[in-house]
Amino acid sequence: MDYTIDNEYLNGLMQQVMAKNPNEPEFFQAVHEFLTSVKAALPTHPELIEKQVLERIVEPERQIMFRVAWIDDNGRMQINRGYRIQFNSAIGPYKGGLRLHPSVNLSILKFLGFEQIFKNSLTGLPMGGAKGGSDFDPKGKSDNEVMSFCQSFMRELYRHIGPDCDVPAGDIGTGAREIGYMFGQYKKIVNEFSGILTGKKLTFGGSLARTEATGYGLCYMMEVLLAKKMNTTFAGKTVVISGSGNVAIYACEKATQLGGKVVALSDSNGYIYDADGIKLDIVKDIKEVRRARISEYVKAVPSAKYTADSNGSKGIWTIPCDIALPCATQNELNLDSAKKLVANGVKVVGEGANMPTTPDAIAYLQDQKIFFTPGKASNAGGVATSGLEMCQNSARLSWTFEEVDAKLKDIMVNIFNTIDATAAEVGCENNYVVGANIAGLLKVSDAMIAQGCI
Ligand code: NDP
Ligand code: 2IT
Repeated sequence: MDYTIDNEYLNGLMQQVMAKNPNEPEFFQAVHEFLTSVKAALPTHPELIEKQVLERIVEPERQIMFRVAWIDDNGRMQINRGYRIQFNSAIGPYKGGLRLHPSVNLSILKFLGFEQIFKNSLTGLPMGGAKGGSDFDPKGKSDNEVMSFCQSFMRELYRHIGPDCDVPAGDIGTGAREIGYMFGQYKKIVNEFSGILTGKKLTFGGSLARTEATGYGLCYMMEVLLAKKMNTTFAGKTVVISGSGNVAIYACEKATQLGGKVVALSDSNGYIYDADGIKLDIVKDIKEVRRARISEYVKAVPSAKYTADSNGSKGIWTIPCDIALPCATQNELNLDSAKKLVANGVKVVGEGANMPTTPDAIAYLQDQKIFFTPGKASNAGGVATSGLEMCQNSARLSWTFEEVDAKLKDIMVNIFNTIDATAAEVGCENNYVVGANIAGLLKVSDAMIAQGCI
């Protein structure tokens, strides 16, 4: 990967980031995309250089790494590494998910924490950026083992978080079950019932529509893009969605409700194709209830086809579609896949995952005039609804599903209008990567400058 930037100042800064953070390719990728985008704002925003905003923003405010020891079902101790990257608190308390996956490392959590700064800013809510997690693999673990891990994880994390300091949430491998165990442990240690995590179950402070929010929000953004840019709707469109976790399932649900036909979903072992449209109740049973593999789908729907694909399910992008929604993980859609999608007539690519599209694939899609929305804009519905959960917790009340859903929709429409207008203002019309990075940055930058040498 070539990380040069055709601007002396930005290129120098990129080189410094690489020298200071060796062996962090995902972090470099996220910073490189950001700095490249910001170039378009420099002529009209000299303060970014004068006040050294960019030098400061690429440096996390605090990085916490810790041992997580827990006892497995055989009575043996297991040792994992826990992390919390508190990247930026200029506009609000640190906020961002916890990822539990064996691939988790510092580079991945720093890229996620960095992007979270701009995503959270775009929501319009007062939330800073953070990310955390562990290389713990919940797959194949018993409920007891997951609880043992989560409790040990929180025995360290509790001292670093708080309702006005840092409010973690779910991400890959962390759902309502894990949030529940962590919440219980926090309450036990601190003796305080407060909104220190979002994505909680409804019975102890969770928000209606948080489960659905990321996938629904993604489709709300697609809906406004289709209307505003292509004068069309989801009706009759074929949709391919990668992943079959929280984001993918609720993107599938909303895309279907809006008239689209979702024909494919995946997991890390392979993908399913159902020409008649995915039957989501079957997927929910497999994934949410049984925690099983997506291959099970063809047992219930024999007319569907399962293709084993150990290559991160890249084969799913060979399926013809109008709208592609990568909702699994980073760098899952590469240049070859982008070329196949374009050859097969894709019109829109909307990221539900964080950084799922590789830089060369993004450049190709933009070159081919495919509408492309970056995750920091199109998946912001999840954290936005977490922000709404925080509001409800502080006020000690709960809003109806319809109220939260309406606010979510408003926020997604707003984000689209903001990134669209910002891209046009800096002369990069329809480049939503530039629009999202600059619009996200300017609010944070203003707050950092106002707060002085921080
Ligand atoms: P889940 O754990 O619920 O689901 C992840 C899905 O992606 C699973 O189907 C998983 O398959 C699949 N997957 C394929 N390859 C990989 C891989 N290498 N590593 C991890 N997962 C893989 O996670 P979410 O749906 O919550 O998250 C999906 C993406 O969306 C992530 O990028 C996350 O950061 C992002 N996101 C999530 C938000 C949320 O609110 N949950 C908000 C905004 C963004 P398998 O089961 O085989 O591992
Ligand atoms: O990447 C993300 O935005 C999330 N995983 C959600 C974070 C949150 O705090 O709800």
